[in-house]
Amino acid sequence: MEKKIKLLLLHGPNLNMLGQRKPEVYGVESLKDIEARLAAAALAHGVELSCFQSNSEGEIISRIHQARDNEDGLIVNAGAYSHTSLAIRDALECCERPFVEVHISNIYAREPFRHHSMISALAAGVICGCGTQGYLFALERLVRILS
Ligand code: CA2
Repeated sequence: MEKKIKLLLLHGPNLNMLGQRKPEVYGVESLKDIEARLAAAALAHGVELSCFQSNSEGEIISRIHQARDNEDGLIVNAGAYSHTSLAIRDALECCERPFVEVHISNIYAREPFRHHSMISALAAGVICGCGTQGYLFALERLVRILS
């Protein structure tokens, strides 16, 4: 029997507030809704999915370190840390696992300070502006890469 693919869905700061404010930018789904929908899609693909959200840069980095031993790939929405965190970039490099970067909104249609991501150059793919459907695209892409 083939080994099950294990993926981590990782969310950064303020994304625990999804569905509570700014529906015109981020939609109406809560983080729990997104995680449940992705877990159902993962199950349909025979993938094991773990979910993690933190508002703390250090906790995010520690979870990325754990992914090196526990997961085969990552779906990462690092929130505002995408634009600022060299430390998260370095953690993803140390992790040596393919990851797809997801942004719910189109960061290029927003303020200039959102146009650059510290982690995009390391990503196996980058999806933005597709709303929460972007997470499904990322899952499908990682399944293809890892199969
Ligand atoms: O579009 C995305 O997914 C972002 O990663 C979301 C981040 C933002 O800093 C990035 O530039 C793009 C912000 C998440 C904040 O989430 C909120 C949710 C509800 C209400 C207010 C903020």
